[in-house]
Amino acid sequence: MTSARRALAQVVPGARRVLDENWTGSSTVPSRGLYPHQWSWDSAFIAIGSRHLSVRRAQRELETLLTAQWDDGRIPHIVYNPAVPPGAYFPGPDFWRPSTGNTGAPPGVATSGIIQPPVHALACLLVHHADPRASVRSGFLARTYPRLAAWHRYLTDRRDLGGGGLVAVVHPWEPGMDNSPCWDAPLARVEPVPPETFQRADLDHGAATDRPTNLDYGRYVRLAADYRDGGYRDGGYEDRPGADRPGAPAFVVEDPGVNALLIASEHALAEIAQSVGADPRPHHAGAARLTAALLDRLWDPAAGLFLCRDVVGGGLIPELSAAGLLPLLVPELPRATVDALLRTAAGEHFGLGTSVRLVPSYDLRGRVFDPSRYWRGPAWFNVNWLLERGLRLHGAVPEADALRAAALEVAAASGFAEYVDPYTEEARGTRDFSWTAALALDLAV
Ligand code: 2M8
Repeated sequence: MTSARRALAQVVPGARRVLDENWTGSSTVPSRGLYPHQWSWDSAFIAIGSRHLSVRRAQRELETLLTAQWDDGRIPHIVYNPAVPPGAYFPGPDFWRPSTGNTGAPPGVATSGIIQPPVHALACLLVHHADPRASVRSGFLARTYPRLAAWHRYLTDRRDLGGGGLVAVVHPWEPGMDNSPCWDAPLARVEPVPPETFQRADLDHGAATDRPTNLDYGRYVRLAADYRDGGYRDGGYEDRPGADRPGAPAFVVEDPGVNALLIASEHALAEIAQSVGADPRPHHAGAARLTAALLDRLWDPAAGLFLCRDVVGGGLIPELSAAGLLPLLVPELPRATVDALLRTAAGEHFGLGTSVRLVPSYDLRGRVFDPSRYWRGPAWFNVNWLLERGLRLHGAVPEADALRAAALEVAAASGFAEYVDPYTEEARGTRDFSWTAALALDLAV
């Protein structure tokens, strides 16, 4: 049997086992030990895979998350499982409660107050595609469409903090790539809280060398606490007295991955709108506006890559992250931009198909590249799944096929690792990780 066939034969039963073991009855934990609650973009990726096992379960996954949506439309990045002891994950549910009381969070559900990338409309559409008749019969799209539309409205109306038509994130946990070197400069301005004021739980389950540092955590806690204490207010600081704009977040970044996913999801929402008899045109128009803003504000022709913009400090951040390749998911990207991205993906910084088989999260030649440490170099399966989709979308079929084969092989061989060393393909982080299993399953079938 060839290694590709062996991988395929292992992936389907292995992925099913992981997803079954991590299913709680209403959603799926990313991993039983390290991440014992529901995470927003994890659930979107998980549903994309679990639709091949059970469409009803995939629908439930997404609807459990959408039930935790706040009044302002935001989908929180964590929905806490009340059955899990509070100390099992830091920060726990109590951390996010503001002293001022009401946040617009739904009653009876404990959630965080920050967000994650908007992959949800794309996930809902793909779950619908798995069995359109059952989906129409159960009213899945009709129920989810208004919530997804409110979510996108929150992002475009409340999170355009840079004023240039893109969504900004206010915490490194929001773009999902927690300790990306792109955040080093903006984070350097943040005064960390003292280490004795919080108790990390992640190091009980993961090697310290694979995880963010204590200094990173001190800054994550400071930013999250400030946002909470400001009542999760987005924008509107300009009218406040004081030169340092009290209440304004210290970390405001426009990330190409987050915005590319919103564009892909806005197109998916147009298709969902059409299916439920609503007008798809506003969604297409929204996607076109975001695409123009993405090209205008984040494209760097010299790098041949989309970069992050530091809204507080000003200017593009000169670090090359795999997030900058994710605009390949955008259908209306100009051909010259697509070609430049393909050259960058295969070039010395990402080495795809030349020095590595899976794209690393960060520049292989970067100043702080580390093949083991979380989002500072390792290859992640969600990023590679998105890239595979983007390559296929723009006709790079041999590259997409090679990436698919490698992802399947490495997912199975690594025990469905959270991430892998991009050179050796050895497992890093936790094992039996849900989105690795789900997305491998999606690539396998
Ligand atoms: C990681 O983030 C959480 C905080 O949200 C953590 O480090 O505890 C990231 O990899 C993020 O992208 C992911 O959604 C989450 C759960 O898998 O873990």
